[in-house]
Amino acid sequence: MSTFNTLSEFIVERQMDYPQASGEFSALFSALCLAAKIVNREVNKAGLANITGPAGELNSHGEAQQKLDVYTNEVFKNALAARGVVCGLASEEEDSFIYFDGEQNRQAKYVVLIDPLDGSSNIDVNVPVGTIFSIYRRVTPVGSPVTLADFLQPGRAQAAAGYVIYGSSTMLVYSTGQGVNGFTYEPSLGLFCLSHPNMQYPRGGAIYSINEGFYSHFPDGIKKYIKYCQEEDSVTRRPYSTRYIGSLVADFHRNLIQGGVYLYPTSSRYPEGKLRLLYEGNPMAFIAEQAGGKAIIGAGQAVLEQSPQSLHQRTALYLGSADMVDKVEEFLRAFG
Ligand code: AHM
Ligand code: MG
Repeated sequence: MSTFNTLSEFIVERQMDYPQASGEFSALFSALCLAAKIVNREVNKAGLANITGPAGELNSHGEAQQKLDVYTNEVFKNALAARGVVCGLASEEEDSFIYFDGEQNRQAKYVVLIDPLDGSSNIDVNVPVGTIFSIYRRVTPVGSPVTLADFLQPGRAQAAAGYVIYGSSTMLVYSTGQGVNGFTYEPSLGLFCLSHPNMQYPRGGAIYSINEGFYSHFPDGIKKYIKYCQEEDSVTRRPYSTRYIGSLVADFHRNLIQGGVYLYPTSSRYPEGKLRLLYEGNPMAFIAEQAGGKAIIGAGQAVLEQSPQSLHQRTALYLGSADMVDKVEEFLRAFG
């Protein structure tokens, strides 16, 4: 085992396993890291500004109100465009995909899909928020403009996926399809350091995360699963605990470390589900599977097998510890 411990060292180390690697991937990651550090700084300041600044005062970006989600989108977009490391970007904050037309960008083989600041409605109340990203190899020829087809790939085709959680500490967790590794940000050094190597869901998870306030709008299978979670059973450690932050990255991260399942079903309120397949479902499903977990949109329907139809497609999402998702699936199959 080598002694790397910073994210850049780790990536270079991994890259040496691929003699054909061009360094493009590590350059892309370094752009993402730089953007994450800038966002981390702004997210931390946002809390302070909200406490001390009267409503209507201009923030550091000259806006009357903080628009950190829009700002974050710009930071990631600029970081990726400036380094010439990707040919295109699709973002939850943009109506359509962006083609980076710079000379270097045109030669790049990767596209990025991003939710720049997930859970941003939580910013005002100091709850963790996150950035979620997916990286795909383009399917159209290098040198030509990117097309929708480069972005509408099944999640299984992801070259890498990850998230940054801006929480009590800031962490970057990612996978290139060879397990999941977590890096904690050391602010005084400005470095992400390997703190959670080879992350795997622990056995015997006992947490379920769902916005239970919408109970009456849920499908029967989910209503019955919630009742199952609340029943007494010492073998399966029930009743389970409910933990729901309302910030996908934070809920996912806790469940990954402690064992648990996250559920966002279809409902009469959100008939297609609320979360986005491309910006939230696929990257989180990729990480979940790589950590020994499971991710489905319904019974017998793996998230990563879906063929996306549009950039902002919504989906139901059930993901986390494999045995817990199996149980959700059992209820969906039996009761719909
Ligand atoms: P966003 O991308 O607009 O921030 O919405 C996604 C968020 C997730 O982080 C979170 O899990 C979910 O929406 C919470 O939704 P709800 O408030 O309906 O429970
Ligand atoms: Mg989101």
